[in-house]
Amino acid sequence: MKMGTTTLLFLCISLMIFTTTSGVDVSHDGRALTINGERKIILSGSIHYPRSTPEMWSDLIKKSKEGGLDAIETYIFWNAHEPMRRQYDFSGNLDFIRFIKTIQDEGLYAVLRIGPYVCAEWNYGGFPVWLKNLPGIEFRTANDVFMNEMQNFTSLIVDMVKQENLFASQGGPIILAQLNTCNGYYCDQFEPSYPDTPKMWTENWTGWFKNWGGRDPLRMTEDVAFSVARFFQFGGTFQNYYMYHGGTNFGRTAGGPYITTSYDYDAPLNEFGSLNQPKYGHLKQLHDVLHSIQKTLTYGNVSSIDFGNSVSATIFATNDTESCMFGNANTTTDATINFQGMNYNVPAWSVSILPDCKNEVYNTAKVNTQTWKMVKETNEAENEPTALKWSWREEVIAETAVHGKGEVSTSQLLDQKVANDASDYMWYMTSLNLNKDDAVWSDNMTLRVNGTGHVMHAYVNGEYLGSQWATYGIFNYVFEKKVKLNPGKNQISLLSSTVGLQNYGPKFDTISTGLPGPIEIIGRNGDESIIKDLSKHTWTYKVGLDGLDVQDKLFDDNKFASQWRSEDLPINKMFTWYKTTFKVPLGEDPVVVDLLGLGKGLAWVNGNSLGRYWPSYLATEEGCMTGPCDYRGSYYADKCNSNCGQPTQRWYHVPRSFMNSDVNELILFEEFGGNPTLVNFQTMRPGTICGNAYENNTMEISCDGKTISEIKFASFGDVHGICGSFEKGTCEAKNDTLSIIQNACVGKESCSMLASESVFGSTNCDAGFSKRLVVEAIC
Ligand SMILES: *[C@@H]1O[C@H](CO)[C@@H](O)[C@H](O)[C@H]1NC(C)=O
Ligand SMILES: *[C@@H]1O[C@H](CO)[C@@H](O)[C@H](O)[C@H]1NC(C)=O
Ligand SMILES: *[C@@H]1O[C@H](CO)[C@@H](O)[C@H](O)[C@H]1NC(C)=O
Ligand SMILES: *[C@@H]1O[C@H](CO)[C@@H](O)[C@H](O)[C@H]1NC(C)=O
Ligand SMILES: *[C@@H]1O[C@H](CO)[C@@H](O)[C@H](O)[C@H]1NC(C)=O
Ligand SMILES: *[C@@H]1O[C@H](CO)[C@@H](O)[C@H](O)[C@H]1NC(C)=O
Ligand SMILES: *[C@@H]1O[C@H](CO)[C@@H](O)[C@H](O)[C@H]1NC(C)=O
Ligand SMILES: *[C@@H]1O[C@H](CO)[C@@H](O)[C@H](O)[C@H]1NC(C)=O
Ligand SMILES: CC(=O)N[C@H]1CO[C@H](CO)[C@@H](O)[C@@H]1O
Repeated sequence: MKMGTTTLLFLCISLMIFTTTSGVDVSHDGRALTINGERKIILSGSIHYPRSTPEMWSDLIKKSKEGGLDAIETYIFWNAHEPMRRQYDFSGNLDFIRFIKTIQDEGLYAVLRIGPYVCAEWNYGGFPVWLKNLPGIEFRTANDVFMNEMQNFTSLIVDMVKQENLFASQGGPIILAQLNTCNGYYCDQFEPSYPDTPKMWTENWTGWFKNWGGRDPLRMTEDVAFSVARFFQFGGTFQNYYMYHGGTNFGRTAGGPYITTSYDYDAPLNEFGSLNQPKYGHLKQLHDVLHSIQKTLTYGNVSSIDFGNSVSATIFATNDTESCMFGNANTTTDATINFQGMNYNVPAWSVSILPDCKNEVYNTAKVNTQTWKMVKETNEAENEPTALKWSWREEVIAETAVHGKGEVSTSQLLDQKVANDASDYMWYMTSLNLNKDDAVWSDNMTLRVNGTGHVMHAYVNGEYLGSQWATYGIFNYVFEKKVKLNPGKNQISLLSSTVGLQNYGPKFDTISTGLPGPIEIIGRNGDESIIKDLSKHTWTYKVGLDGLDVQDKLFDDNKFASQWRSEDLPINKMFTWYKTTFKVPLGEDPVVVDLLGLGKGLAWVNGNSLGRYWPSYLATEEGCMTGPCDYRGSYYADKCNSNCGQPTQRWYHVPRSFMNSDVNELILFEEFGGNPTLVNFQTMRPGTICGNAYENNTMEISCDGKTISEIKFASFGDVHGICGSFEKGTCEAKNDTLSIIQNACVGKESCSMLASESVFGSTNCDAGFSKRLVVEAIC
């Protein structure tokens, strides 16, 4: 359901090339971008600055450079920077100037996409919601109000960038930027029609995002490498990974419907900034070999040979050198091709690269990089009691649920966006007078509410009636429940809550949010239904929760100091605030908080929002992989799912910079009701690691600072299965591979070994069989 419309999402291409007079000269011809007159291969990766912390940036960018990237690409997120009209925020992880300077300091180029629309599963596509409320506005068309606001914001950004001399023409790192003032017609799909535009690819997605209720989508390493190598085989020279680091949707930045707080994306750097192996390493090797043949790829004459069955060779030749790529796009059949008198095996759905057209140095399907399986360990802070001590207080709802007191009243049902997205929460309140002889009156009356976004809790006369939400957030829901009304005045109070505003699709900005109605009382007399429509009643509105200020930030705790209690900790109680303190876990490993047992709500550490949580929402039961995923054949987002039937998201990233070395405070707002006693802090590190190398390649394993404690498996020859469940196949080397690896690796942080008969002895494998050395170790 979520896939059909998303193809659109990835066509967000619109680049402007800055031709220059000073600084670095960036231009292009039909073949490639040129930098100071020289054609370049540019490997770029998306990292969105608000999805990590400034303290993480330099490490992320260092790892990107080490991973073989030339450039980092980011969007600018308008709604984050201008949350209220003409009130700007460039602090903390919104300091995009610092982000670009960090890129510069690490010696990489930057690609800037100013928007204003961002195709990034980001709340409301990056548009500030106040923009929607400007009179006369129409989004993404040549509408004056829209154009003026857009120009005002994009000019500000461009001015800031210029002031800091960050464009390449000024000596800065930004080699490409989206048009700073597009002419207004769907800027995301605007394609400049420059003559001789090189083949550039600004988004190829390394995985996929996740929705509440969705499974974990994985994209196999071999397939990502194949799609990139194939792009270069067919003349590509600029490519960007979407995402290289996905990160986290902190606060309420996640888009809709129902994008999760984690934006891991199965990217080469995982949500926490650790290497996602083998994806990171396998792509690094691809980048290194592409860079090594940059000259032939961008200057060489191109010729090709078609071998049939989707197998082809491309030869890039300059006067001095020749480089070749052999591609096999057949999804089932490996190929053996004869090229210049030699035979080469090209597995199905793979590309081989031969920098000298003789020796294969890389094949996309042959992964010679270790796999890491991450494990979580519980908090190792000193003197930390095993269980956290909680205090709690109730969200005060008497004023709203019982008395219907709010801020504004009007005789219509308002879209929740009128509140400028100041909060996820908005109360809709009305009262209803019933006489004893009112036609609707019966002993079987129901309250029926048509809602669109996304969750609703109903109270009648202060009593909780029930809740409902839209599955996956995409359809409207209809709530209907038997209700007991009194003669005279009845108070109906409905709390609507959003879970990320729609961020894509045609006219997504106009999609209804909240309770559009009808809202009705239905009475029944026999078969006859009598409907009382409350939609045109006087409705009173209140935005937000009592514990949150106008921008849904936590109030200074003093306001509620006297209300926190530590006795009678409630469990499964709606609208409950919980508070605890904890010590920061030792070491440098990334920290997560396990929120298993909780329902749905918001979480903060020392006032920093971790994002929305919803561990009670389990992922779909069906459609997960039962064995290894076949990387061959075109990828689609449902191809390699995992996590069926488990909480969509159980662990939430707590960046180390959110914590101090002393006492830290975790605050939860539990909307649905949950059990906080299971909550605990954990660190993540590689647990099981698996090394892999085909013959004559070097097998390397590393525990990322820890030591290798045990070798569980080692074999050189034919190996089946995946990391964690390897089995020996039909042939292997004579020597005791396990002892050789144990001697070389146990007790060390890392080790490497040539996969060769000279080390492990001859094998009984058939001639021509593709032998590999496979090792499984415990960190
Ligand atoms: C943006 O609009 C404000 C008035 O609302 C004006 O003062 C400011 O100069 C404008 N900025 C730019 C860059 O156009
Ligand atoms: C793949 O290879 C098989 C066997 O050689 C062949 O029958 C089939 O047509 C090929 N498929 C494509 C798409 O080339
Ligand atoms: C490349 O092509 C040009 C034009 O066809 C030709 O003159 C030149 O000799 C070729 N160079 C190589 C190395 O094949
Ligand atoms: C490559 O060789 C061709 C034919 O020998 C010659 O015409 C051409 O100038 C050479 N190109 C370069 C860049 O050396
Ligand atoms: C109330 O009315 C609904 C809808 O007609 C019906 O399904 C239900 O059985 C009725 N309940 C009672 C207790 O009469
Ligand atoms: C509920 O509201 C939506 C959005 O306004 C509308 O499309 C839908 O028809 C309504 N459903 C009912 C049952 O009235
Ligand atoms: C590995 O290297 C050895 C020694 O150079 C060579 O005989 C063998 O054919 C190579 N194997 C492969 C698969 O390249
Ligand atoms: C492995 O086997 C080769 C060839 O049989 C032998 O020369 C070598 O010493 C053996 N190595 C070890 C570590 O046993
Ligand atoms: C532009 C381009 O080549 N996009 C590719 C990105 O990766 C997917 C999945 O492999 C391909 O189907 C697209 O063609």
